[in-house]
Amino acid sequence: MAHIIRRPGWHLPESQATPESAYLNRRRFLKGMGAAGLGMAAVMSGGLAACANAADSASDPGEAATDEAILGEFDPLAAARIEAFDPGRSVTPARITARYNNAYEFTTNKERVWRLARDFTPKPWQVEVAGLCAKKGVFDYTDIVDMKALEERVYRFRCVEAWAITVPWLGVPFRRFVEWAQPDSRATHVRFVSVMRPEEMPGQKNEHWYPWPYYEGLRMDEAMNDLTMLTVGMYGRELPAQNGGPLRLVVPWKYGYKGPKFISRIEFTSSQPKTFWNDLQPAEYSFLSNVDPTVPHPRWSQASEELVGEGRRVPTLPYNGYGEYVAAMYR
Ligand SMILES: Nc1nc2c(c(=O)[nH]1)N[C@H]1C(S)=C(S)[C@@H](COP(=O)(O)O)O[C@H]1N2
Ligand SMILES: [Mo]
Repeated sequence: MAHIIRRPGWHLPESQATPESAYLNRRRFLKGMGAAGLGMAAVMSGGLAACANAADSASDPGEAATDEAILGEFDPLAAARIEAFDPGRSVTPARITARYNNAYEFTTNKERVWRLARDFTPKPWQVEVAGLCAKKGVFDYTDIVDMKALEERVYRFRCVEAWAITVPWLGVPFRRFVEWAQPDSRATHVRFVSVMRPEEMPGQKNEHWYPWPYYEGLRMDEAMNDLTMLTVGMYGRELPAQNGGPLRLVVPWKYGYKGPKFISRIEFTSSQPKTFWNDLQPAEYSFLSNVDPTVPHPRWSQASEELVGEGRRVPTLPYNGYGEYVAAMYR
């Protein structure tokens, strides 16, 4: 009897869903293998294949639960709704945003991240503030985000893999944090480092050829832009771990990987920091990585994008449609 695989309507064809990692250069891959010892190579190549198969037969995560059931386990957060950034698209259902994720610390399989993230402990959560600023130290994340001044902003979100969602994020403009931290005049950039917690994040062990922990960076003017959001929630609730909870960055005019999740360190620097994807594949992932429909990635045309959940492709807009707020920074 034929085994029928039921796919949610929003499941992307494999060709479009090829992960950012798929073509990691062979040298790095082999180096990773070497570090694990020769015996591991066989296990790993078997492991990768097994993983791909598992993805094909995974039970449907999209229809299994309602938005209510998925978000109900997270505490509500109060926020002022900001209407200024009308996304011109309908909000993606929470069950998609919370169950179709890129968080390689857990797994490269987007539909499995949320399951593995259930064992993650988001609280207490401390963030180290470092570098060229006055307020150096280790703080609880609720000390560096004014939880009484949260805003809800609905932003378009665009992954370099050419899929897009629309999400009501809760957080504060990152600028507010900068004002609090008081960087000095030498600070030109902000560097972010995600958490390193291999005992809770199996991808940090299994995907051991990546240079964990994840790290990203912005120029100071980008960090100060009103759109850049230090985010602690979505859909009126605390941010689920699979979406980077408890603390992530959202930079809506850039490809998704410019927004680090699970932020555990924020540092003010006097030179451009290195970034995870740029170090892995400099020709494919630039430091700026602004959404640009005219510059194709080697594996994905960036001219259009699929709205996850709608099965519909729409043209990609320069700066993901946020040009009026950000284009001047790049002239
Ligand atoms: N720490 C960390 N941050 C990360 C990633 C990651 O793997 N680890 N993936 C990035 C990528 S490629 C995307 S598209 C978004 C995905 O966020 P989402 O799962 O909430 O949609 O997170 C970005 N931030
Ligand atoms: Mo992405």
